[in-house]
Amino acid sequence: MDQKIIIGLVSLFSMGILFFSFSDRSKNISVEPIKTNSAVQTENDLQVITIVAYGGYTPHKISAKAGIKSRLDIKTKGTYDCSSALVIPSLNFKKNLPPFGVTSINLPAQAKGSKITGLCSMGMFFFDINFE
Ligand SMILES: [Cu+2]
Repeated sequence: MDQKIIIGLVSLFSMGILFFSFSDRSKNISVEPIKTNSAVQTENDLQVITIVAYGGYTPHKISAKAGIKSRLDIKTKGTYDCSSALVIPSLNFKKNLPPFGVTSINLPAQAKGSKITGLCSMGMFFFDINFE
């Protein structure tokens, strides 16, 4: 009887340790910050903004430079969800993105403080590009 209780307690305790070490590990992964600026690269005089459309838009908050020409590259990677139905109201852009590939949109230099918002056609997912 006593032995069973001890074994029970020991296994509960080790399960607890396992649980915490696993939850710690998953915490480390999810805590990793989204580097919004890795989405923005400047090639010569062109600013290239890359957004992945797949179950939403990643990243969805982007800071970009105002006053230089930009190209918006929207990448899909097996995207069959509604983030492939992209609408950018301020550009009059409305398109069903192919499930795989890159869709490029050229943007003229944007004014400081302006913002370009893209949405899925349902308005469920979005991204904002703030020009600073
Ligand atoms: Cu949607």
